[in-house]
Amino acid sequence: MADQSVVIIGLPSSGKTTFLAALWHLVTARDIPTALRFGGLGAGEASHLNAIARRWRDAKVQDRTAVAGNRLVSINLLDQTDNVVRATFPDVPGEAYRRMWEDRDCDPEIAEILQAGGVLLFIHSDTIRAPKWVVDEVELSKELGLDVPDNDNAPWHPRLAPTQVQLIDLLQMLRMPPLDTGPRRLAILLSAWDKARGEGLTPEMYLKSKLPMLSQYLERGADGWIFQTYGLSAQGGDYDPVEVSARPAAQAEELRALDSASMRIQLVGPIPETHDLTEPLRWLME
Ligand SMILES: Nc1nc2c(ncn2[C@@H]2O[C@H](COP(=O)(O)OP(=O)(O)OP(=O)(O)O)[C@@H](O)[C@H]2O)c(=O)[nH]1
Ligand SMILES: [Mg+2]
Repeated sequence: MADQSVVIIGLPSSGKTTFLAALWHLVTARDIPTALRFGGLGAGEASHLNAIARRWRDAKVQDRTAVAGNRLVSINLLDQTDNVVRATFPDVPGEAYRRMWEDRDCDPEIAEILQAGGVLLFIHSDTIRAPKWVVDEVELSKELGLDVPDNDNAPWHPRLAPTQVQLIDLLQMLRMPPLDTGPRRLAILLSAWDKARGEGLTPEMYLKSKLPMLSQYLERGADGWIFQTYGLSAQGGDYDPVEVSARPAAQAEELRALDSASMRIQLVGPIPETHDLTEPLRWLME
């Protein structure tokens, strides 16, 4: 059996757990054809996967992944020719990756996970922090009649850095000792694509226009990443918020009404649009 690992990385709230939930539903429900099929559970417990998949089916937003719980699960997946590949997916909270950028530190357990084969990088397409110019911000504030005190210095914090700066640093760390394992495949998943697709751009164009430095870093090939960009809506729209007191999402009701829950999934990119979110995994394991 080919033992292949895939590591899922992404800043906090980038869509990692939602992807795992939708994937687990898709391969166990088998209600639509998929490039990779479920061939049994390798290691770990299915209880976490079952719990997140249940929330996903109920159209409820996932809880933030707890820092204490790195749930490592191996799923055996079969390709078209019945070759078995064992994919190990950790559900790691985004804080672990944020910590790598902010403190240049990571737990040995996470470091081990990060030395897996292919990389799935999640970027929430609707919460990208773009670079900002102080002069533009001040001008805008003045136009809006807001108070702009002179000589008011805001201390800088790494968390304020644009999304693309944080992600490039993360990718560079994966190509440096002690995490480097040679050139790797990288699937970039622009999550919550339902929020972005109205702009009429392909995922590749979206990456170029919203995260130009990241796109240039990858295209330049300095770190040898072999990459592909996908737009993924693992929910198909907004789900009901975690807080019980909050108003339910209008889209969630429509999504629950679909005959088959797997039809909520929308994946666009180098392949024709599909509900099959095993496609980037198939490409990573090729
Ligand atoms: N509209 C929309 N929202 C999505 C989609 N996928 C994820 N989200 C939202 O994005 C937010 C983050 O999703 P999670 O899957 O919890 O993200 P995560 O990366 O696991 O977050 P941490 O565990 O905190 O690191 C949640 O509010 C999700 O509902 C989608 O396809 N469409
Ligand atoms: Mg999570």
